[in-house]
Amino acid sequence: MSGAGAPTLAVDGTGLRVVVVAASWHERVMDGLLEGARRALRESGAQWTEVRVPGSFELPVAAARAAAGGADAVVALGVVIRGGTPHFDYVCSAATTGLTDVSVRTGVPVGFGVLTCDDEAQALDRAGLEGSSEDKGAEAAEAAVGTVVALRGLPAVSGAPA
Ligand code: DLZ
Repeated sequence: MSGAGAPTLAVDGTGLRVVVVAASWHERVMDGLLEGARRALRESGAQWTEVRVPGSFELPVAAARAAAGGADAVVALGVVIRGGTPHFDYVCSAATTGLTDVSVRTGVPVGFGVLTCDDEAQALDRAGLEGSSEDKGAEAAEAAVGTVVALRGLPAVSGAPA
């Protein structure tokens, strides 16, 4: 998938409480993703807390807890790098399906900042580091806050999450 065509989002997150849930594998890439998310959240005016989990497989349960605990939005960050076994597919699928489920079930937007890459070079190129061509941590944070703002334009549904 190409990053070309990504929108430029200037979102106002003033007053929002955001939880960043971040996996711990691939430290250098994660440092870049986290810095990008922090910068985007700071610029939006949102307040945030950060929770580290071991791997990307654990992101959905942390996102679910954050949503249940009153977060207005969640930003999920992780890096999964393909190896020689099908484990990659299982971890990617669990993270993707799990995070989607949390957002649809709770109504709390989840920004998807989980890189699924063939090798470390691909991940570094998307991590918002010096020399990277993309900044997926910032994009995920902007998407999460931007979706909270977008949902304000839709009618509230009785019995559904706000
Ligand atoms: C086991 C594993 C492997 C092989 N690779 C990654 C990875 O590239 N990125 C990542 O975030 N996590 C990886 N994990 C760990 C799993 O996400 C999970 O933490 C373990 O299977 C324990 O539940």
